[in-house]
Amino acid sequence: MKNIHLILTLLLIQTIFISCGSEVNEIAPPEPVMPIPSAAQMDWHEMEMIAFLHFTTNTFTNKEWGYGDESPSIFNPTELDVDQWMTTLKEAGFKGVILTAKHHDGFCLWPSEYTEHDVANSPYKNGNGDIVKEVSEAAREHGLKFGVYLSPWDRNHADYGDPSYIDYYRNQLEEIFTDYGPVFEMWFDGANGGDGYYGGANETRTIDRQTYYDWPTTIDFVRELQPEPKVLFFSDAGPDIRWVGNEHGVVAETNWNTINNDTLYAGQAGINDLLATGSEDGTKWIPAEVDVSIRPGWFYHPEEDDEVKSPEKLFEIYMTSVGRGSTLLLNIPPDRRGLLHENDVAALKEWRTMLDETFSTNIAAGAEVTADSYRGEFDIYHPNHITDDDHETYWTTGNGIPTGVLEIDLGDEKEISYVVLQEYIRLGQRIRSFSVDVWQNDEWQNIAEATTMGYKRILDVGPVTTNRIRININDSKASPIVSNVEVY
Ligand code: FUL
Repeated sequence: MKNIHLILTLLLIQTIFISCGSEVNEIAPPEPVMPIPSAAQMDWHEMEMIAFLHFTTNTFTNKEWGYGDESPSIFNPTELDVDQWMTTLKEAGFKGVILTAKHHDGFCLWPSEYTEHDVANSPYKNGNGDIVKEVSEAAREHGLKFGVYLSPWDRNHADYGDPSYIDYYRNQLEEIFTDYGPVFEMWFDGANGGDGYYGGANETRTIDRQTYYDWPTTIDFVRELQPEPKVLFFSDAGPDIRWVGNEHGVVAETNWNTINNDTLYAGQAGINDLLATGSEDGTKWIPAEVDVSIRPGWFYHPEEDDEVKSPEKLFEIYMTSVGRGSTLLLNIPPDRRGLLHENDVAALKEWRTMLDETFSTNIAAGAEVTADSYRGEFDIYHPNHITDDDHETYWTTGNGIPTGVLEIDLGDEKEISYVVLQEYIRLGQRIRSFSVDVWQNDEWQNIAEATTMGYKRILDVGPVTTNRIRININDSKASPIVSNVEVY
C-alpha cells in the first residue's frame, strides 16, 4: 500500500514537472529559424520604398552608358534644385535616396581629389559645386536616408583593369564615407561592358569579375570608415542586399530572403532566376531589392518625356515588389535643368494618391481573431495580435506545429479587395505556403493561394463581399509567426 502511495506521488510530481517544463518552453518565443536579418537589414525592410537618382554627363549627352571621354564642360544643370527632388520624393512615400555619385563613365558628382573628371571641372557653380554634398544634406533635412551608387566599372580611368585602379576606387570610397555623413546603402553595380576611353586608350578591357575588385577587402575598408550606423552593401551577391535579377520591377512570387552567396559574385551570368526567388535553404539573409526606372532609360532623355510609367503601372510594380516582400528602388532621373521632370512628378503624385486610397481603411483593424491553436494558450501569442496594429506582437503556434488556421471576424459584410500579411521575420522567414478563404453562402470559398509571406505580402483578392476571412498556413519551416494582417 505504502509503495502504491509512493508511486502515485512520484507520478504526480513527474506530471507537474513535465507540464511546467512545456509551459516554460512555450512561454518563450519560438527559437529563431536561421538565418535572421541584422538590425540594419530590418530597418531596410521597413523602408519599403527607396528612390534612385541617375544623374551624370549622360543626362546631357543623351546616353545610357557614357564612354568615358565626355568633357566635364557639358555638365551644366542651370536650375538644379535638390529641395524639389526631396520634397517630391518624400511626398511620394520614399524613405531614402540613392545617388549615382559616379556612373560607368567615371564622371564624379563631387570634387574628387583623385581625378579631374569631375564636377569641379564643370560649369556647374563655376566649378564650386558638389552634388553629393547637396543631395546628402537635403536628404537628411527631409528625413530621407542617403545612399550611394559608385560604379566599379570606370570607362574614363586610365588604370581600369590594373590593380592600381582598385586603390583609386577605394580612395573615392574614402572621400564619400568621410565627407558626406552616414550612408545607409552602398550600391556595387555588376555591369561591365568592356570597352571604353580608359585615359585615351580607347580599347576593350576585360576583368575577372570574381577576383579583380577584391570585394571582401573593400567592404572591410568601408565598414572601418563607417562602423555605425551599419552600411548595407548591395550587389548581385550581397553581402547585405541582393539584386533581383531583372530591371522590370518584379520579384518572384516565391521570394526567400535567404540565399547561399558563397559562390555568387557581382556580374555573374546565369543567376537571374535564382536572384528573383532566393533559396529556401539559403544560409545568409540577403533580401532582394527591386530596381526599376520610372522611364525606359535610367538617365533622363527628352524623347522619353511621354514614356513615363503611368500611376497604374507604378501601382502594379508596387504590388510585384513591396507586395511580394521586397524593397522597391524606383529610379526618377533628374533632367538637364537639374529638376525632376513635371511628368514624373505628376505620375508619382497620382500613384501616391492611388496607394493612399487603396490602403486607407483597414477593415480588419482591431477585429477579433480565432485560431485553431496558439502557443501554450498564452495571451502574448493570441491571434488577436495580428490585428492589433503593433508589428512587434504576433500569433504563433506551439513547438512542432508548422500549420495554423486564423479566422478574422469582420463584423458586417464588406467588400474587400486586398489582404496584407506580414510574417515576423526577426525570427527568420518560415512560411512556405498559405491560402486565404472568405465566408460566402454558408461556406468557405478559396480566394487566394500563395507560397512565401515574408516581410510583407499583398494579395489582390477582390472585389469580394464577406464578413469573415480565413488564413490557412499550410506549411512552414517551424512554428509560423504572423505579426500583422490588414484587409482593404
Ligand atoms: C545597371 C547599369 O548598367 C545601369 O546603367 C543602371 O545604373 C542600373 C541601375 O544598373 O547595371
